[in-house]
Amino acid sequence: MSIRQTTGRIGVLMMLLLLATPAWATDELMQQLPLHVPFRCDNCHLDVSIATLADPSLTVFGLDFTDPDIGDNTWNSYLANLDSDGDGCTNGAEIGDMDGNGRVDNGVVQESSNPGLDGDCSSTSFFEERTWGELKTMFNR
Ligand SMILES: [Ca+2]
Ligand SMILES: [Ca+2]
Repeated sequence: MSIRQTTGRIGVLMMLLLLATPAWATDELMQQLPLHVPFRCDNCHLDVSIATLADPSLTVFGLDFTDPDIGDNTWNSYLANLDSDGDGCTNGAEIGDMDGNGRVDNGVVQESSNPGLDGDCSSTSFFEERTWGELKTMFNR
């Protein structure tokens, strides 16, 4: 086997490894969220065990987070005010940063529900958190 063939095979092997292991990329992206516990990878991935770089198996929130016109891999107020999964709670309410300023809302220590999973939040908690977010905004002026 020539050096050229060996180099080519190593290149192909490296490509396959990169395509098969999304965790390297997602850990860095996960840190962009103000809070990512307890859902961690499940915020953005439907099934991280089958996700690859080529097919990351994204949730609707993951699609919005990575969309260049919405999140562009960054947490922001526009993304916080969306309800990606359509369950009645904004992404900010579910993650714990209502206004999307990148700082966790006062007293919040974990996500109340998953922004990528429909049906896991109650409208009652949404209104309570929405009110809290509006109060927070008034005091941050
Ligand atoms: Ca939601
Ligand atoms: Ca949800």
